[in-house]
Amino acid sequence: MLIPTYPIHRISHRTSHRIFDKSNHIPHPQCLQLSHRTDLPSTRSQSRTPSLCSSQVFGLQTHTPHRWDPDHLRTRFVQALSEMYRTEVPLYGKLVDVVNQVDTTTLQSRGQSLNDLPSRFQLERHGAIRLGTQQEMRMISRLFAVMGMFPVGYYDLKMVGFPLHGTAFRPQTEESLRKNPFRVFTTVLRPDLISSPEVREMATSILSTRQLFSSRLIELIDQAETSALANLTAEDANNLITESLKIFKWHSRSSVPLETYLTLKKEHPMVADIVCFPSAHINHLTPRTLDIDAVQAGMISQGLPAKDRIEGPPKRKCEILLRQTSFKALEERVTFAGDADHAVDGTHTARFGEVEQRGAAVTRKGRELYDALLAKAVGRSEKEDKDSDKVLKEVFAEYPDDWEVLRKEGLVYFRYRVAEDKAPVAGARKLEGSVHMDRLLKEGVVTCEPITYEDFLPFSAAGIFTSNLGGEKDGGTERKLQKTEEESKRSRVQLEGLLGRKIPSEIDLYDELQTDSVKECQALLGLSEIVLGA
Ligand code: OOG
Ligand code: NI
Repeated sequence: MLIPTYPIHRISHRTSHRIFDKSNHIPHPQCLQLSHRTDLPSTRSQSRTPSLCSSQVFGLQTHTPHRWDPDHLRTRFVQALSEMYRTEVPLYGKLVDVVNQVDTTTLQSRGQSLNDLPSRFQLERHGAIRLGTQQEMRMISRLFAVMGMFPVGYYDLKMVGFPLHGTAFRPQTEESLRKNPFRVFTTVLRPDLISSPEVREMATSILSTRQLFSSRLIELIDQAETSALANLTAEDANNLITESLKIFKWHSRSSVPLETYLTLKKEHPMVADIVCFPSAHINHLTPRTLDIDAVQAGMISQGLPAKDRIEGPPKRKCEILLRQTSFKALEERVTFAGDADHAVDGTHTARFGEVEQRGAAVTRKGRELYDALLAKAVGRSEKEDKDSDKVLKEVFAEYPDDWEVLRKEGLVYFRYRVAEDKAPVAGARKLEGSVHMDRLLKEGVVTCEPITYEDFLPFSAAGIFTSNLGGEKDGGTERKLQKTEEESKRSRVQLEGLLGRKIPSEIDLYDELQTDSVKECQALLGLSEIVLGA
């Protein structure tokens, strides 16, 4: 299929015009009235987008200097990216429509509407890019930091047979996550894992001349960093977004001849995908849904080329971690470099559609149980000639499926809150000193809710990767699952060195969120200690 490519400044959606409008903005009365709204417009569909002026929605005043907020920039960026991807991959638009239909029906069955969803649900997306060099990784980490996204979690994809490792850039604080949890799974090629020395040399030499970041973008990143966004004008912010989109944009013209592409692809399809194009095209942009089983059924009934099963835990009452499905990668027309008048036509499969349902963040203990049960289910499905989803369901019967049990057994992280108006009565209830959380919950002084899992599951990613690689088995670079824990530690340290910062483990961050919420309750209730667990 031939995907038309649009110049960045011609993105045709209504909201994009507003976002990219560089003229001085004069707010109209409706905008002024609504200027204190905190909820953000949807990226899902035009019908979900409230008719607000973007300048107000994003806190942007084009006519007055504005101190930029990284959360606003991130939201503007993901909106613009979503618009761009919708024009590039029409099936993405269809998928988003299916998600909207499913979520509307799900909410109706609960007597609610889309407007009842917290704003983060309406905006929620993740994307993925694959970079070629350490310099590209370093620069992208600087760009993402400007948008309030920092590395969380180390993903060694060698474990799943890809010569890549990476991290997820995402907001880390509770407040930023609440505003917009957009995250980008970002990997970088590890040439040392390319087994053929010739191919390794070919890949590194092609990448050494690639310029992913425009000089204007680098200037803007420098400027944003040195002034902590204070000196960025509205026009600078517009430029920052426009220039950033160029990194993620699809190019149907490869920077290499077909023969080079085929050599790299034979080594590993990911190597070809990374090396042969002038941009780090975003390879999917994933909306979150309330009911992934219904979306899977909807995709199939609407003729979208859906993957045959949902990755992650089986359907449960208490959703944990992440369940994901996708539609298969498109075969896209590519023009390969040739002699002056002899460009060569070919195709490339890289970009696909994905959707996800997010559940609760699990503790280390919860994660170990998840990994053990998943491994058991995979082992059993390989041996028994039985539907793998049935096996998964049977095996996961061992994973408690009741929030109170999950909490008491320390399998899931929770956000604790003093119930409204309950702080003053704590004294009257003779609560003092050290009190157990179970008692506070039982007496209704404190409430709790599971913390949302914001991260990724590499084995699910592998399932999706593999379903998109068209089952190609040849090539020198190892594509089997392998255990390399020691090596993994070493490569993690390398990536941290490259980013100039430690990559926190996602589990530690959830632990911190839970602990902070307990401390907040302690302080509000004037207690010396709240005891969690046994
Ligand atoms: C990364 C895939 C990882 C997910 O949802 O697990 C990911 C890639 O395709 O480069 O996005
Ligand atoms: Ni994904």
